[in-house]
Amino acid sequence: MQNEKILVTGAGGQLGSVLVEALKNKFGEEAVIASDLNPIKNYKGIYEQLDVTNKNCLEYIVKKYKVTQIYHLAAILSAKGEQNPLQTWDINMKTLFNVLEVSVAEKISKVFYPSSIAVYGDMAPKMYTAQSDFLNPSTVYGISKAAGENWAQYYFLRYGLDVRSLRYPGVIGYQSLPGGGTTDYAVEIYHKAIKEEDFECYLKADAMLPMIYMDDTIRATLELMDAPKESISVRTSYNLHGMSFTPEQITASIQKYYPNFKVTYNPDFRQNIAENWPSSINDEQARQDWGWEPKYDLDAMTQDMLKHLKEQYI
Ligand code: AKB
Repeated sequence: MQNEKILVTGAGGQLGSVLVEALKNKFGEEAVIASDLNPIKNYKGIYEQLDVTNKNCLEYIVKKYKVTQIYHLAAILSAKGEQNPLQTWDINMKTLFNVLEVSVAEKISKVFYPSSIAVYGDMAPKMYTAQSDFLNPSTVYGISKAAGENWAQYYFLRYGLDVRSLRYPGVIGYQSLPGGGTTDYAVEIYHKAIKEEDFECYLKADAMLPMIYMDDTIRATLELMDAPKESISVRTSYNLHGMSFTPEQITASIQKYYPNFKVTYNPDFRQNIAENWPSSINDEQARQDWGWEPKYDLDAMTQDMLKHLKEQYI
């Protein structure tokens, strides 16, 4: 553990910016190389500007720091991805192939690759969607993740590369803002409540989606990466669940603290994306294989979000 050198791509993103801090806490500041296409404001630690579509640059950084693990978070998400489908496919796949190829060539010991509940489409059951249910994604992001997790498995089977993956639900945290996702409303809504402003939701009041709190997300990621190799039975990507709620339910949870908080509904194209996704997820396999258990439900999350955001805004 002392000699790990961990490269994180997309380290300036919603998840990346929190994950690098958790990795620095666990392995030490010198062990973590945060990389992103754009500079990360006020970042403390080792940072490299990196466009992961450029294989030579990735290889250079891996060699320069003698990287032993890669967390490849850089990607275009569901809603933004629909604006330019071919470019989204190109970026999401090219970056993954570069990471997989460089990892094999440079004998990287472990790779983390995030997948998403977006891999499911309208042919999977909406409730308690199982690990092995049919994948017919409706967005280019979902298609790239479904392909990507199969490529991850291919590199494991063919080259023995230890790639591990989670199908993240919508991630909610106070530390950072999401960008380009369909589940982003569930972060924005808390910011609006704290600022005592009204919120216009782009999903319908009853659009139930699977979500997870940031603390649980980070813990799940580190637990999966720490699990003994023999216990990992899923080499595509593990289903992961935190909680499920609708915009109406998260509003009610916030109104316990902000009774005057008002939400109106004006569904746009993201409602169509949400309608093709599961409402809740069966993550039995993750529980069995490496002991996954979420800690936060909706009300516990609301309490924690509001507490931390209040500190940020005051
Ligand atoms: C998105 O909304 O695109 C992401 C996801 C569920 O993968 N948050």
